[in-house]
Amino acid sequence: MHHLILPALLLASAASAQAAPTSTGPSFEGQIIYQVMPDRFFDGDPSNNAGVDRANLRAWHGGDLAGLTQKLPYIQKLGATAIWMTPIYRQQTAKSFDTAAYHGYWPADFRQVDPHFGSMATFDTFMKAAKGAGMKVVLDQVINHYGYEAPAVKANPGWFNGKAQCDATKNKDVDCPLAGLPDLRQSVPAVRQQLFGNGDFWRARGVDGFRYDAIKHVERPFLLDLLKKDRAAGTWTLGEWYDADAGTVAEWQKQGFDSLFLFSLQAAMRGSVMGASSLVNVREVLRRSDELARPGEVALFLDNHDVPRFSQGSFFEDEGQARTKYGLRALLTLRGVPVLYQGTEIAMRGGADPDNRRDMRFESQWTPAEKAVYNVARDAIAVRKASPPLSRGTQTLLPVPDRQADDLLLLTREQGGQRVLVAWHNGLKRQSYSLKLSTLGIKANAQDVTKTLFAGQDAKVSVKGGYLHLSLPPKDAAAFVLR
Ligand SMILES: [Ca+2]
Ligand SMILES: [Ca+2]
Repeated sequence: MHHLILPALLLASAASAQAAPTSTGPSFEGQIIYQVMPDRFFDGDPSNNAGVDRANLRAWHGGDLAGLTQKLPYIQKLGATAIWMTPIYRQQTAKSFDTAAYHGYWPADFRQVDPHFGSMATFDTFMKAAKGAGMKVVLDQVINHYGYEAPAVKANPGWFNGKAQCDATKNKDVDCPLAGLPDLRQSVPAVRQQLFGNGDFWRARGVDGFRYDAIKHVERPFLLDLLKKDRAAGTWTLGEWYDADAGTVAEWQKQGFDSLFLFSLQAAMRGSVMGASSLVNVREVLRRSDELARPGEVALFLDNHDVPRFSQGSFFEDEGQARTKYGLRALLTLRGVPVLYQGTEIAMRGGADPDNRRDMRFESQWTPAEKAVYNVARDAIAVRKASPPLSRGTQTLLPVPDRQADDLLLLTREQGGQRVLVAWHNGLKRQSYSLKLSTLGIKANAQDVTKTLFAGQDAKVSVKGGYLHLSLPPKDAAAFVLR
């Protein structure tokens, strides 16, 4: 919790100099984002595979923009409507810590495409294909640092925080190098101009949004100016504040970010949906979504390239697959912008970095069990997209009696006079519940037995005699039209 108090104080002082943005900003509500790490996605051009070693998770693996363009139909078939790709800039060529810059977070030139990924022409081809398919594109923007071995570090020593600045500062998170990376001083005018120009450069090539890396470590006055520019240009902004909870997301939405990743939900779902914890922590995270100015924009995810794979939370692969189905259905019932990391739709396994960055595998390489997880992912996305309440509706958490609260989470989503009841069931056995409507705080007309919206799931609801009757399978999330 300590990190909540400090930013609030710092932001208050920063905000006094500049009025907080008042316009609502661009929206991604209703979108489904698919996260791609291009080097680990698909190799569409073997001619750019210098230094590729697929047996080594710390080396380049050959994936590229040509491959991503070829696989756009795959992403569309899954149902995603937007792509966020980790950085594709030109990277340092040397290895650091025996690791190549395949991940994209060790930039050497922010306005070129790394030759492993292709060229500016390949990027433009990708953008044209994505736009043609009606998809939005979110580009990763690194604004905190250059790569360890980037020539700019020696060429412009005044651009970077050194030991002297780090020793002198009270704000170690911002003014000291993150993992020893050459740390940009965004208050230096030349650095500001460089970083502003980077945004304009990629915006001009048609991207719809920026995912800003490591914002916890970036100077705030600069960040606020950057957000103003993005908002004026209509660019959607998604901040990565590692471990952000609702309080952090709320504060930054006030300051001009359209969205942040809700790390607290990811941690709670890992514990409750994949693990053995009750649903109490998830309920607490969702209860706090009332604090958000724009709850429809917050980015919701089960895993990403910086945390162990969701499925890895179970020691057993089959249990990891079963609970990933539960996690996918559950995530897709919530208000916000779901972000699916490549491979989560087949419950790919992997521990901490770099094990969570194994090569994506496609249909012909899947086991029947992986295909079954994919079918659930695709169905849950389709159900969400077809349902105005699930896509963009308001969200109301229902009070469940204490004796059932460990295993049962209920919420409603409403939009345009339509209502969907969402039920997450965490119990290990099939269970029926009969709950008084008055206790849940909702009104509903009598309703015959109604099946879940999700395909291949045995879950039912009915309303009779002032009671809501639910029949739910173990460890799964269901959604029902409630009249
Ligand atoms: Ca390649
Ligand atoms: Ca910094």
